[in-house]
Amino acid sequence: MIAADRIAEENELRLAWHEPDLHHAFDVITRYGLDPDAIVAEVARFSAAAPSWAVGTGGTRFGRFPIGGEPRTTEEKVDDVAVLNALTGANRTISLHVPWDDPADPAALRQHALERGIGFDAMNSNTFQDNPSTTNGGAVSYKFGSLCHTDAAVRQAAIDHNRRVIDLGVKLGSTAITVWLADGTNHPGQGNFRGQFERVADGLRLIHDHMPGDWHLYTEHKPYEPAFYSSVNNDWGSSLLLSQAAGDRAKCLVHLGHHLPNCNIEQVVSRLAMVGRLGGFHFNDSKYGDDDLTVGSITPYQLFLIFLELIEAGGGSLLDAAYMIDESHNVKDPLEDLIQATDNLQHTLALALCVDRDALAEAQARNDPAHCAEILQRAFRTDVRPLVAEARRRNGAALEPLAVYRAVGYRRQKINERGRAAVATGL
Ligand code: LRH
Repeated sequence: MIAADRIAEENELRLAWHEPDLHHAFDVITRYGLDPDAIVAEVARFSAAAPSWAVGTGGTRFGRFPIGGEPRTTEEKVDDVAVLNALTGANRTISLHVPWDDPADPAALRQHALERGIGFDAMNSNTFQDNPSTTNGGAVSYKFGSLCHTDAAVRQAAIDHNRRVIDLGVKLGSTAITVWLADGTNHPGQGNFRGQFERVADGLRLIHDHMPGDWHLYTEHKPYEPAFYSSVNNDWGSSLLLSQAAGDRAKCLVHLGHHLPNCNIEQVVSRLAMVGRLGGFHFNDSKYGDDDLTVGSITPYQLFLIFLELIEAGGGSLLDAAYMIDESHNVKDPLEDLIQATDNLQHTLALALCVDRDALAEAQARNDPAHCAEILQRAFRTDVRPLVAEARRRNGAALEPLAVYRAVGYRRQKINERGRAAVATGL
């Protein structure tokens, strides 16, 4: 862990410039007629779950370059997320992926996490890889899909696996499951679209009905990969239909990289929130496909517009939803990338909170597009870095998390402790 007093010491060294910067930022926001303290408080309230499958190095089919000192167990993944949270103050939960994470003693893991201030966010099932623990000991294969499969035994194995993931989540204190399916086809004519869809809907309903009353199920859409002709849950429309078919406590999860180029994702967010079926997010960014890059690093204005829709849906504060990061770190230190991702999320939330929504609504009503743009741009061009840093400081975290991460030499410590060859389970 990184000791709280070490972070306080590092912050102390930076107060000389932080305080005047913060003072100036407060002046600017007050001049907008907005409340800077409320913005700091809302940013301090924000948290995004860290993906257990991305605290190690990711890779592609062309290669993987482990960074060393990667977590070897789920406990060590929790340790790394606790360090991340100590620095950002905004990664209070971890999202597990089964069977990449399959603790033998869930109660002990829960206690381990509790002692480090980390909770368990939405669980993730995995019926996109054949694993004896998910295929009834290898009796079935998910090569041609899972819940959509034409063979009832394969569908049953997938349902049983998801139920086990829920049962494990209950023991860990989680209250949600995300179901992303690789199900689809690679060739025209290979599958019956309606048949596949209806089988998936039936399976999701059975999984939904296994959940305790306070749980939610998130359906996650994706247009392609690994299916390269059709995916059963291919877009927000299919995901909405599947969530409605599954049950009242099923909602849609929006993974930013799971949209075809030029899709208006902020409008998708608005639609799903409008019908009460927006459950959560997998935050990341993309240049081409599902690239799983650092959120806000490629399309920061789109992320700003998405947060604006979430504040709109939340009546002026951020909509209550499951905010999670889903990235793959091929060349960066995973923890450094997650620190930057979280900072980008905190930063973009603060920018969106700088929008004078009353003035925007008034300009929209008057059909004054230029003024609407002015209102958005004023907010987007505001320097909110001192507000974000202050929100972290108020959470006992670091004004400059990446600098402190490097200053304490955490990666070097972990390489010495876990070894250079240590590789985490995950993507
Ligand atoms: C699919 C996905 C899904 C996870 C998996 C690791 O692309 O984003 O959310 O289950 O990656």
